[in-house]
Amino acid sequence: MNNAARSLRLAVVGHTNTGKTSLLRTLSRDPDFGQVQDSPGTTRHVEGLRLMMGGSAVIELFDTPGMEDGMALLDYLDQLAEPGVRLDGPERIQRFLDSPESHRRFEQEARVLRTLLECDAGIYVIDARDPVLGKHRDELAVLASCGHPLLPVLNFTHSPDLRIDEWRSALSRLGLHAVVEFDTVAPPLDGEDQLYDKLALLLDPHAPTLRAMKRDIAEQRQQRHADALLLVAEMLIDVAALRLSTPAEPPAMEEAAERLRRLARQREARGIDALLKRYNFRSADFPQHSFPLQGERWDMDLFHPQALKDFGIQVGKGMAAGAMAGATVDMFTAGISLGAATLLGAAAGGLWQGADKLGRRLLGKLRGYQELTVDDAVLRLLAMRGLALIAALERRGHAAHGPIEIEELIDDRAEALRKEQLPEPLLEARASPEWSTLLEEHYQPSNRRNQAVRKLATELGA
Ligand SMILES: Nc1nc2c(ncn2[C@@H]2O[C@H](COP(=O)(O)OP(=O)(O)OP(=O)(O)O)[C@@H](O)[C@H]2O)c(=O)[nH]1
Ligand SMILES: [Mg+2]
Repeated sequence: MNNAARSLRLAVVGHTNTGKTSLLRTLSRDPDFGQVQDSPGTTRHVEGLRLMMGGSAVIELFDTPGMEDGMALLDYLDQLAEPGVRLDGPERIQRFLDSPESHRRFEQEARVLRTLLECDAGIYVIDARDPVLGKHRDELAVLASCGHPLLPVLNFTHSPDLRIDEWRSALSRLGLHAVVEFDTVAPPLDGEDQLYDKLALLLDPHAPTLRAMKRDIAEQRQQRHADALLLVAEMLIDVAALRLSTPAEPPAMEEAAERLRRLARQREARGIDALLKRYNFRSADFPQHSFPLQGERWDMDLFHPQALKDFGIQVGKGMAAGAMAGATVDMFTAGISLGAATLLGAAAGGLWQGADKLGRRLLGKLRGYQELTVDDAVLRLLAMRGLALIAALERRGHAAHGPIEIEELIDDRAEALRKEQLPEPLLEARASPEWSTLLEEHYQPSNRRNQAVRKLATELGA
């Protein structure tokens, strides 16, 4: 079979507990692949996964058990040597695999070596915090005997106290000059690119596949980002357009404000779930977001003044505390006179998809009703939290276990969202209650709404 027709096979090998299984999780974006634990000997069997491109498997990765006793193995290989018989590396390894010890004492190691022999190359995963010891050198000597290219991956590079230089120099003494720095929990943005570029250098016949893979990954990344911005924009339009009518008396208004908050919180929770799903993470990875719905934690609650302050949003006069927190009596309909309402209904009739509804709403207001919408400050928070979550998901590896942490955004875009006028599509949504999917009785799908969502997504991504 020629190289173009079959997929590239890579064995992920290395000392135990260095993050081999984690690397496979991150490269495949599958948080459920294999078993990961902070203890040696977690992976006991070889397990493969396929990386797909355009519907076909182009790369097969094989996870292997960790090597534990490279020194003893190298000694044993030496013992197997016969005087006067000179075997090359792969022959020596084959002799070992044919020996009884490969099914006993060195069973794990034999699994690793068999897999590497069957593959085109090995990715040698290193915990870059470890000192370079004899056991590592011996392990590498045995792996190199298989006669396939080896690409060392220095893992854990996000941790303190690294020994990168020590490793690089030890590796080059063994003839391994191409090295990738990686972290499976917080991968560098160009980590995968580096990996595929360097593999392409080592595996010339597969270079076109590896370069195509790299391009595909970049495209997928862009597509995910664009989709994520659309998800945030959809959520914002839904909440900005949300509008509840209520009799203009305190108990009724408070009840309506509570309903408004509940609808907005639920919408945020749905938006967050959709984002997590789009990035292949689980709801459990972001446990914070489910709490505010149960009122257990204030710091993530969309309507708590502290949550706004955490994101540097000024809590203005509009953001009333207490029962009405986060709900604003709509300035547009409040205080409008009968004459103005009639005029407006006539003049703006063509402009408003929901002209009848607007007319009815205005009439309602005149009979002592008011309309509540979500406060600007809350929309700002919703937008910033959405963008902050996207940023966190894009930095997170699929091997991470800890809860997703979102950080306050500090770029120009965030500064604009914090202080400047709300993006225009949001202002339009505010005046278009029929755009909110949150109240079925008002919602009307329209091109105008879809355009606003796309425009908002573009602005958020700028
Ligand atoms: N901070 C950090 N932790 C990591 C990284 N890679 C792996 N870990 C953690 O290190 C531990 C071991 O990871 P595994 O992926 O199980 O390592 P392994 O090499 O497959 O281990 P064995 O199968 O036992 O040989 C787990 O607790 C991982 O969460 C990394 O890049 N950064
Ligand atoms: Mg493992």
